[in-house]
Amino acid sequence: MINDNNHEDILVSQIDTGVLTITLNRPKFYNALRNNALKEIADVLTSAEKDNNIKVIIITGGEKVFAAGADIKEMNQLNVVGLLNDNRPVFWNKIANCSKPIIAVVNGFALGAGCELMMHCDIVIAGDNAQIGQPEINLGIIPGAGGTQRLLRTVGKSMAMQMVLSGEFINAEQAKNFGLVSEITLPELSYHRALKLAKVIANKSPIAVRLAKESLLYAYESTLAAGLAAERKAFILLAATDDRTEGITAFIEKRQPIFKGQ
Ligand code: DAK
Repeated sequence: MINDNNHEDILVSQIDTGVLTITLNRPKFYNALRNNALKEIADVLTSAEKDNNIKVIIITGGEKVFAAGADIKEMNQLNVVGLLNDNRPVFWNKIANCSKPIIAVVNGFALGAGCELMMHCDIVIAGDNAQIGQPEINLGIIPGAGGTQRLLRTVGKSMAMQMVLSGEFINAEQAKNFGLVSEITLPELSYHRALKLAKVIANKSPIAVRLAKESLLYAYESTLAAGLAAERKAFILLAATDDRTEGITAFIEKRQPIFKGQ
């Protein structure tokens, strides 16, 4: 069971059909992402991949804080060999490779690995109290889970340099202006907004959603020509699905489509 809540660092709930919510749950430590937290997130996402009833995943830290980074005390115990053998990259890869859409609900601090977790998600809804940053430079280190790469690709060179080199945080408004965040709400409304959006997505064809996410993320990896070719192949592939027939037929018959993921 995914939502058996047999976890130490997260809570998992499936309040609504099709939407699984992962809540980071170490509030005393500002949800610092120790290895176990990442492992639990990765394990839940791996199980969610196989569960056809789960269409969208929401990751939140609640209304006060998203995550203040890797657990600095845990990190302090690792020397160079420890870091080399560390399992964190394995967990990050599982999160990055999740084929289902992930919405981050970001209130309060999203720092270091917290910001990187946010950037692993596909859509970000932020509370107006969000403070986002890569402050690793203050510890004499640099981001190590995509913070230099994903940040620069999203916000551009100057702002990425500013955030990573100074360690200064940006607020929700700045994050939205720079494309890190798609919407800002009051903190107490951010989860509800994400849930509403998740339900909209959950009602679409899961195969189309999956290929749309894959095509969009491919833009990070490829040239425009390769990305356009990949998009076209995915577009053509969808012609073989019942969902496409249903979607187009429903439009012509002026009714809502019922997608079955076939
Ligand atoms: N780790 C551990 N504990 C943390 C923490 C963190 N990142 N952030 C906060 N806490 C704990 C504090 O220690 C404190 O606990 P107690 O001391 O009371 O027991 C509690 O949460 C509340 O924090 P504060 O008392 O400091 O609260 P304030 O409101 O005054 O300040 C703050 C909030 C978020 C500004 C401050 O706590 C802060 O600066 N936190 C650290 C932020 C940070 O530097 N984050 C980046 C961490 S480094 C890797 C790749 C990447 C990484 C790791 C490995 N590999 C490739 C293997 C990632 C690295 C990072 O993320």
